[in-house]
Amino acid sequence: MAGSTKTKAKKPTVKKPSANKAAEASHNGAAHAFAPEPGDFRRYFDSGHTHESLGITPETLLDMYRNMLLQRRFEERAAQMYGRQKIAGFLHLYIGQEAVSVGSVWGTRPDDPIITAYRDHGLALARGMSPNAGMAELYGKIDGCSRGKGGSMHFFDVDKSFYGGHGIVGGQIPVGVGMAFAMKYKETGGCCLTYFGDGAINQGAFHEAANLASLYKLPVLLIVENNEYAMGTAVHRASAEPDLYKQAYAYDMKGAIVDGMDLFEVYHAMQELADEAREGKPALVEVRTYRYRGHSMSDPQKYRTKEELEAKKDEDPILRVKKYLLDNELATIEKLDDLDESVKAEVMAAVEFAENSPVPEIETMYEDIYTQSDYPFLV
Ligand SMILES: Cc1ncc(C[n+]2csc(CCOP(=O)(O)OP(=O)(O)O)c2C)c(N)n1
Ligand SMILES: [Mg+2]
Repeated sequence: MAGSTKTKAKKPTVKKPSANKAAEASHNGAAHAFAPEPGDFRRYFDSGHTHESLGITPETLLDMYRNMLLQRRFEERAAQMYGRQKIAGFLHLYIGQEAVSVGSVWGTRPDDPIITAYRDHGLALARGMSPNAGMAELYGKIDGCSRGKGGSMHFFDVDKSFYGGHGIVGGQIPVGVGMAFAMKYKETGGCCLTYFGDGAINQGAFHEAANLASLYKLPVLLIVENNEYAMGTAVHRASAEPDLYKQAYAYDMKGAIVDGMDLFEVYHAMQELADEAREGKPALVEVRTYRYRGHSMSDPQKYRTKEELEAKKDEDPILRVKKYLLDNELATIEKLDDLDESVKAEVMAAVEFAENSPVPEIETMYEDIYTQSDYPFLV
C-alpha cells in the first residue's frame, strides 16, 4: 500500500514459568496443580438407576411419590388461598423442585439437620412436617409450625431437625456450616444438608462458609438448587462461571452435578455424598432443577418464554415417577388416582385446620425471643 511503512513487531519477552516444583510445593502448603483431579468431580445424570439397583422397595417408592404429590397439592392449594387473601405476605412456591426435597431426604438420615432459604415448604413436608402445621403457618395462626409468627419463609420444626426457612439470601449457609461444626465437635455422625439457590452462590457468605467447611473437614453438603433463575435473573447473567459446581475447586472440595428432575439421581447422589461428608469430606452439590411458578406470587415472568416453560414441563419430576411406577407395574392407574385423592383430602383438611386455628394472642409477640439477662453488652 502506498505510503505505508512496515514496523517490525517487537518480540514480547515472556518469563518462563519456574520449573522448581519444590518451591511451588513449599509455598505455604499450596501444592496443587490448577486442574482439578478427576475424582474431585461427580456427575449424576442418566445413570439408568432402578428402584432395585438403589435398594428402594416398591412401598418406599410409593411413599416417596406420595410425598412429592403432597408438596405439589399443598402448594397449589396455598396459591389458591393466597388469591383469596387468606394468606398474606410472601409466598414462594417449590413446584417443580419436588425430586430434590424427596430424593435428598429419603437418601439421608431422618436426623440429619436441614437448613434452607425461603422456598422452604417442600423440604419441610419431605422431612415430615404435618401439612396442618404448615398450612396454619401460612395463615399466620397459632397452631402453625412457627406459632404463626414466621409465615411462608420461616417454617421450622426442630423436632424433625428442620432448621428453617431463612429470608436473607445466603444467610443460612454459614449457619448450616456452623451446625456441621457442632456435629463434628460432638461426634454425632450427622451430616448437615445446607440448601440455597443459584442466586446465593455469589454472596460472600457462601465463600466464607465453603472455605471453612473444607478447611475443617466438616460433615456438610452445600446443596445449590439451581432452578435457572434468581428472581428474574438467569444464572448466566449473574455468574461469570454458570457451572456452579466448579466453585468447589476453589476450596479443594468435591463438586457434583445432579439431575434434579430425576428422583433416583438425587437419591443416589445425596446418599453417596452425605456418607462421604460424614467422614470429613464435604461437597458442593449443584442440583439442576426448575421452578414452574413465578419467583413469588407477584411475578409477571417476563424473563422466560412460554415455550421454555412448556418444554420443561415435559421433564416434570412427579410425572416421571408416575410413569416409572406404571411402566414397571408397581402400581395401577386406579391406585395412583386414589392416592392423589387421599393427598388432596389431606390438604383440604389442613386448610380447614388452618381456618379454625386462632390467631396468636397479642402477648405472644413477646415470646420466643432470645434473651440472656447477663449478656455483657446489654443493660
Ligand atoms: C441478601 C439479600 N439480597 C437480596 C434479597 C432479595 N431477594 C430475595 S429472593 C432473591 C433471589 C434469590 O434467588 P435464588 O437464590 O436463585 O433462589 P430461588 O428464589 O431461585 O429459590 C433475591 C435477590 C434478599 N432477600 N437478601
Ligand atoms: Mg434460583
